[in-house]
Parts: sequence; structure tokens; C-alpha cells
Amino acid sequence: MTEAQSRSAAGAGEQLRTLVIIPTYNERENLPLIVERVRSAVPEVDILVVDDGSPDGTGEIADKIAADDSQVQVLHRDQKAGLGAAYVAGFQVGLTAGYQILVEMDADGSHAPEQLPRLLAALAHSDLVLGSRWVPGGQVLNWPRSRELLSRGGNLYTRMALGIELHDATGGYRAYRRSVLEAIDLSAISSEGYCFQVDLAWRAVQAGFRVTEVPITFAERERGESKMSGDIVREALLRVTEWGGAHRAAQLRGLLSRGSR
Ligand SMILES: Nc1nc2c(ncn2[C@@H]2O[C@H](COP(=O)(O)OP(=O)(O)OP(=O)(O)O)[C@@H](O)[C@H]2O)c(=O)[nH]1
Ligand SMILES: [Mg+2]
Repeated sequence: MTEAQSRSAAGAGEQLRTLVIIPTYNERENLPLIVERVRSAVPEVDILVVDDGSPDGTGEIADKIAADDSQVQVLHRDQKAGLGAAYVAGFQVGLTAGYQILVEMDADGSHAPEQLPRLLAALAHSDLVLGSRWVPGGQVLNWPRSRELLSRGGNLYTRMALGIELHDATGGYRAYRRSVLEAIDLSAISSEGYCFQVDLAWRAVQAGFRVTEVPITFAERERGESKMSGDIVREALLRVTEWGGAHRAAQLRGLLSRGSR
């Protein structure tokens, strides 16, 4: 299907082959619940669980679910290598298998599968749809004030450093047209935490794709442990600053070379 055909198919409400990728590390309590919710909210989509050898047995639970449901697959990786690497591996599997739409979703229930149709519908007029907590209509439930400030502050900083209009570039509930992921050199991506999300959104914007945001309700995880760490925040801050600096320098060089002509 050409890009134009797939766009009009999405516009007409026709179902494009869609893969929801769920990375897991120690999510044994959450995984069965999230898979069940995705399967009932959007029965036509397939699911790929990408487990990094979770010591709590999440991988085996995923295998059991997959054995009973042909729409669920599992990718096992040897060791915890970060969210970004897990998604890159998942995207590669999905692209090779021919999926037209690839979705990112956390396993811990923060991203409501019931809101997935809203993200998929917005692909009719975009190439990458970000589920956004920080646009009107978006919200976060049960987050401590400190976490909200970190996310809002991180997004404000990202917007200013990169000069982009996105309000939630760090969020991890999103839907990509395959063309976006095909255009990005996935093997060059080494970002891990939230920074991975900014990295992909930034590359998509720079490549000229249409990136839009739809409001979501994000709920704090109820079960299991967070993998969030100070290192993840530091990685994001450093890299966004570097990308912003490089971008501004390129803009300046462009201006100077025009001026000297
Ligand atoms: N495969 C894999 N999945 C990971 C890794 N780190 C985190 N995840 C998963 O990525 C998703 C997001 O991680 P979370 O720990 O929920 O991160 P967060 O949402 O920032 O933090 P909390 O919700 O506060 O716990 C979850 O489904 C995790 O299980 C990893 O190294 N490998
Ligand atoms: Mg989470």
C-alpha cells in the first residue's frame, strides 16, 4: 500500500495492521491485565511483548498468554538493556512482519488501552501521534507533585531547547506510521529512558513528518516497581541540551552563510 493509500484508508476508518509493543521488566502482576485490556478495547490489533529476561518470571507469563492467543507474540532478550533498546528491537520485528502502525504502550496500566482508538484515529491526519498529558484535556492521576513538576519542567525545557511545539515529547504512549520508523536509522539510537521518546519525536519532526498530540489520561502505576531513576533524568537533560545546541549552531551557520552571499 502506498503512503497516500494508507492515509486515506486510515481516514476512511479501515483497519491498518497494527502492532502494540509492550516492553516489560518485572511486570508479572501487570502484564496479564494490560494484555486483557488491549484485547478487549481494540480486538483487531496484535501485541508484541518485549521482555528483557525479567527475573520475576514476566517472560514465562508472556509465553503462556501467547500460547493461548495467536494475536500475542513475545520477544525475549537476554538482559535489561533499557526501554529504548527494547522498543528498537520491537520496531524491527514489527516492520519486518509488515505492520503499518506500531504503537508504544507501558505495561503498568499508565497508558489506558481504552484510549488507543483515539490515537489511531488521529493517524488519519498525522504520521506520529503522541498521547499527551500536557495539552488541554490531558491529565495525570495520582502523581506526586514532584513527578508532575519534573515532567512539565522536562517538557518545557525540551520545547525551548529544540524549538519544537510539542507539549509531551517525553511521553511513551504513541502511534507511528511505519514510514516514520523506516525513515529513522533505528540502529543509530542509543537513548534509553525518556530521552528515547524525545529522540524519536525530534527525529520525526526534523524529517518533516506530521507529529500531532491527542490528550490522554495517564494513571500512576498501581502495582510493581518503577524503573525510573536519576540516571534517566540526567541522560535526557544532557542529550536534549546537546541536540538543542547542535540545532541552534546549524541554524546559525545557515544564517551566516546566507548573509555572506
Ligand atoms: N524490556 C524492557 N522494558 C523496560 C525496561 N525498563 C522499563 N521497561 C518497561 O517500560 C515501561 C515503562 O517503565 P516504568 O518503570 O513504568 O517507567 P515510568 O512509567 O517512567 O515509571 P513509573 O510508572 O513511575 O514506574 C514498563 O512497561 C516497564 O516494564 C527495560 O530495560 N527493558
Ligand atoms: Mg510507568
